[in-house]
Amino acid sequence: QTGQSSNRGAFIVVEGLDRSGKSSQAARLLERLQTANIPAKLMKFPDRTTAIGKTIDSYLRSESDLDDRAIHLLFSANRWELATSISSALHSGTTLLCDRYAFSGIAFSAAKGLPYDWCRAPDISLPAPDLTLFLDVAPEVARERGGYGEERYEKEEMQRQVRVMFQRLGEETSGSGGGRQRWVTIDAGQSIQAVEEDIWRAVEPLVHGVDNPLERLWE
Ligand code: FDM
Ligand code: MG
Repeated sequence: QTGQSSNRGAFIVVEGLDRSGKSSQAARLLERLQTANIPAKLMKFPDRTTAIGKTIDSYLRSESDLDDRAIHLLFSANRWELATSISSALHSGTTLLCDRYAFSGIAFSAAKGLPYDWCRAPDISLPAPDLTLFLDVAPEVARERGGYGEERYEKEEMQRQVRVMFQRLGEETSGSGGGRQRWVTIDAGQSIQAVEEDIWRAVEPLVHGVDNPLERLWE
């Protein structure tokens, strides 16, 4: 417990394939934090409510088409337009949970065949998460959970490629920051309760705030 010396909220990102349970686990975690009287907020990328977000939404529903690189840059711009509110929330002591972030940006575009380094470039210098939870599930298991939806990318072969990219991102991000692991892979094939407990174990050390300054991604 470092309680009184903490100076900002933790930035916690949840990543994973479609049907990995990411959004429900993020909601459960938010509830758990709020029950413990920890000021917390849940964000989600893409944030489909902004002008850029509406363009992304229409692309994902296949109502419009865009060049692969153009849509990649819009996903990144959608994070940049919220970067200031991310850092102000953290500095005001709010713990931020984020359902997808830059790792999804790279994983999905690189899975389509765009060069990995090119994909990473526009997200360099975004606020860096203190912890990324990667909810890992085999695409076959994800499929058995009621199937994929109708949106672009919700196809098993695509998900398989995306998983490979996430694994690479995990290897490259798995240093430790402030003595803690920055990337934790969670076995999302377990029961909802078991996944929730694994997540809580990883998150608990951060929920009373963090002392180290907010860093920038890949700087
Ligand atoms: N996605 C998400 C991307 O391709 N790039 C990004 O930067 C982000 C944040 O958008 F298939 C993909 C991942 C997913 C789709 O995400 C919509 P949600 O979580 O289903 O809304
Ligand atoms: Mg989806």
